[in-house]
Amino acid sequence: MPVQASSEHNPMRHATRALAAAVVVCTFGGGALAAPPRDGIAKSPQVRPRIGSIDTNTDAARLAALLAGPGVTIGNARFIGDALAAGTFLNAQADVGFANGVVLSTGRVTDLDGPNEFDATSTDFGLPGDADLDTLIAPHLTQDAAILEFDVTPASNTIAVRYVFGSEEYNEFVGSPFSDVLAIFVNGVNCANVGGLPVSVNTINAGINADHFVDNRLGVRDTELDGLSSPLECVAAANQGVPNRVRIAIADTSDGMYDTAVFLAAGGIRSPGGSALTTSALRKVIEYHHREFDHYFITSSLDEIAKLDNGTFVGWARTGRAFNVFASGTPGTVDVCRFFSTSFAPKSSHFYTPSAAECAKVKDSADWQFEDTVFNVVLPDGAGTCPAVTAPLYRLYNDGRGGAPNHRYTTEREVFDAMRELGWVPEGAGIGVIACVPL
Ligand SMILES: [Ca+2]
Ligand SMILES: [Ca+2]
Ligand SMILES: [Ca+2]
Repeated sequence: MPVQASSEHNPMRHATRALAAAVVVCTFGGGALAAPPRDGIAKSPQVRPRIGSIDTNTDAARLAALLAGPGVTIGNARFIGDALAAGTFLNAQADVGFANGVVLSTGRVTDLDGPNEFDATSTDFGLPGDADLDTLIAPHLTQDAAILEFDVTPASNTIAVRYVFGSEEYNEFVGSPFSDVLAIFVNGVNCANVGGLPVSVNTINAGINADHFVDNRLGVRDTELDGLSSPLECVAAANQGVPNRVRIAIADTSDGMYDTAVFLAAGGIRSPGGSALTTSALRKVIEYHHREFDHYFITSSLDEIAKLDNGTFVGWARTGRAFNVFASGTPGTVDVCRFFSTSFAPKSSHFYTPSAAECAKVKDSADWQFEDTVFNVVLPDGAGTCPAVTAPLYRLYNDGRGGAPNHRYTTEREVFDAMRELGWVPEGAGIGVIACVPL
């Protein structure tokens, strides 16, 4: 039986969540001023069909078959999640943006029927999240995953999936760790991105990607969800004429409360996709340390990461630290220049800057060779403050210790503080913010 969240059932857990929510408000200065305590509401069991009959159904083969549109055949389907977390819907054109299809939820799908009566409709199933979703929402972890997966054999080399994302987390938990997340993995690559960011409460809302967001606080749409996206399409590269594994996964983040759902249009999986690929703009930077040199090094290059990990580049080990950056060419971001120096042999060193002025200056230095622009970031303001959905990236300089310059780049305040204790010098705006990187 699912555990239905209400403040009577487990006051301690809710006290903990309320505290977590309070911490969020401090951490995300640009977010809600006073997030309410996270006391979920389990809706009454009477179903009042409004969207037009949401029926619980976890027959994976039947759900997957309903999604098949032009140019695809679908088979080998499987559903993972609570028996109440999947189903079908009808007559939802006015409320969802397409008439019928399949719905997955992190609570009971029948609770998605309108009108919007509560701010906090919740069913905490106490089920696990999903490791692939965790990577999209790091450092937070997911719970109550609902996953429909199947093979799609497409007539061309692209597959499109039509969907609407919605959540009860809106609007009060936008900018918090409770950023419930959706992914549509095609052969392991998530195509459910908007503006290059994975679809979540924190990436589609009134403040970011707002042209794709419908605020349902006042119940303009006949669904319990407090906010939902406009109809979106995920377009993925695929292998033509052979089965491609498609995995549609949705989960709660940081706790199991405040339901989130995805509506999938009947016949909405098609090939070809018909528009540009909806690829992720995020890249992961991995940090390494050279014990002999006591130098730090970062890279997002998959080729370099492989060579560092397999010992082609001798002496380097992962520190276990990583952060996200934007891919080169992402709109609204700036290039990061990378330089290399062997002027301090036997030690070598790299240097990164997102500042066009600093990049030009270092290009004039005889000690440094410009290599390339390697990834992209957003610049902080003069006080070192970063925009929504990004985190400060700190840069610290070793002040020439050990006879060679080295810089360390980190998003982690405790690492920043520890390096300062060692005498490293912060560089950048505010306390030492060189860039803003995606969460
Ligand atoms: Ca849940
Ligand atoms: Ca609601
Ligand atoms: Ca949630």
